[in-house]
Amino acid sequence: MARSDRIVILTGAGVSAESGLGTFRDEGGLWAKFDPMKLATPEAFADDPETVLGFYNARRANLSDAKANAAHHALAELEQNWMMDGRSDFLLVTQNIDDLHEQAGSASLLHMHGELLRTRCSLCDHLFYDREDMAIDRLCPACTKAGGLRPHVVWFGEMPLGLDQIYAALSRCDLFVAIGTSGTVYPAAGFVSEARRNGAHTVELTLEPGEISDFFSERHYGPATEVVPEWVQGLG
Ligand code: BJW
Repeated sequence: MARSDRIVILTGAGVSAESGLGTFRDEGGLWAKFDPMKLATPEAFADDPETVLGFYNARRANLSDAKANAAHHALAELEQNWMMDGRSDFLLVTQNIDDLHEQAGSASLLHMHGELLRTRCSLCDHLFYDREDMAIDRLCPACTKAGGLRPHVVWFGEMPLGLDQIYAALSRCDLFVAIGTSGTVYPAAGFVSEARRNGAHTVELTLEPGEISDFFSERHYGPATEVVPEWVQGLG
C-alpha cells in the first residue's frame, strides 16, 4: 500500500471490551439484556426518567474502574508518530461514550455518540463534566432548575455529534480504519462506503466478520488488544 497521509479511524464498543466494558450486541451485551427503546431514546427518557438515569448512573460507576487497554494505547501512539512524521490529518472518531481513548492520550478525538462523564441540562443546554449520579430533582448548576439533567449521550433518533467534521475528514482521507464495531448503527455504519467512494484504502480490525465487512479491502480478525497493536506496528 502507498504511504497514507490522511487517516480516519472509527472505534466501537469492541475496542473497550477487554477493559471490562460490555459491548451492545454480542452475547451478554447491553442490548441483549435490555431493550434499547426503553433506555436509549428521548421518548424513554420522557416516559421514565428515573429508569433511564439509573441505567446511566450505573454505567458511570462501572466506568470509574475501567483502564485503557493495549488497543487504546496503540492508537494514541499511532497518532503521536503520525503527526511527528509530518503527516497532515489524523482523526479518531469514537462511537464509545467511555473515556478510555483520552486515558491513553489520544488528542484528535471526536465522541460522535457523546460522553458518559458529561451531563447536559436539556433546559438551558449547559454541559459539564460530572461523575456524580444524575437525578430528576438535582439542580442544574447553571440555570438552577431541576428536571433537565440528562447524560450527554446520543440516543436513537438524535443527531450524532460532529458530523460536518467527520464527513469533511472522510472526503479527504486516504486510509479509513474501523475497529471493534458491528456496523449496525447509522450513520457510522455508512462511513466505510463514504471513504471508499472518495478513494480511501479501508481496513477492518475486529473480533469477527460483521454486517459491513465486505465493504473493507483489508480485514484482520481477533481481540482488539492483539490485532490493533499488530496492525499499527505493521504500518511502520
Ligand atoms: C471486539 C471485541 C474485542 C467484541 N476485540 N472486537 C433503519 C435503517 C437505517 C438507519 C435507521 C433505521 N432506523 C433507525 C435508523 C437510525 C438509527 C440506526 O442506525 N438504527 C439501527 C439500529 C438500524 N440511528 C440513529 O438513530 C442515530 N441518529 C441518526 O441516525 O440521526 C439522523 C441522521 C440522519 C442522517 C444522517 C445523520 C443522522 C443515532 C444513533 C445513536 C446510537 N446510540 C448508542 C447508545 C449511546 C449511548 C449509550 O452507550 O448508551 O450508541 S446505541 C449503541 O450502538 C451505542 C454504540 O455507539 C452504537 C454502535 O455499537 P457498536 O460500537 O458497533 O457495538 P456493538 O456491540 O454493536 O458491536 C461490537 C463489535 O465489537 C462487534 O462486532 C464484536 O464482534 C466486536 N468485539 N469484542 C475486538 N475484544
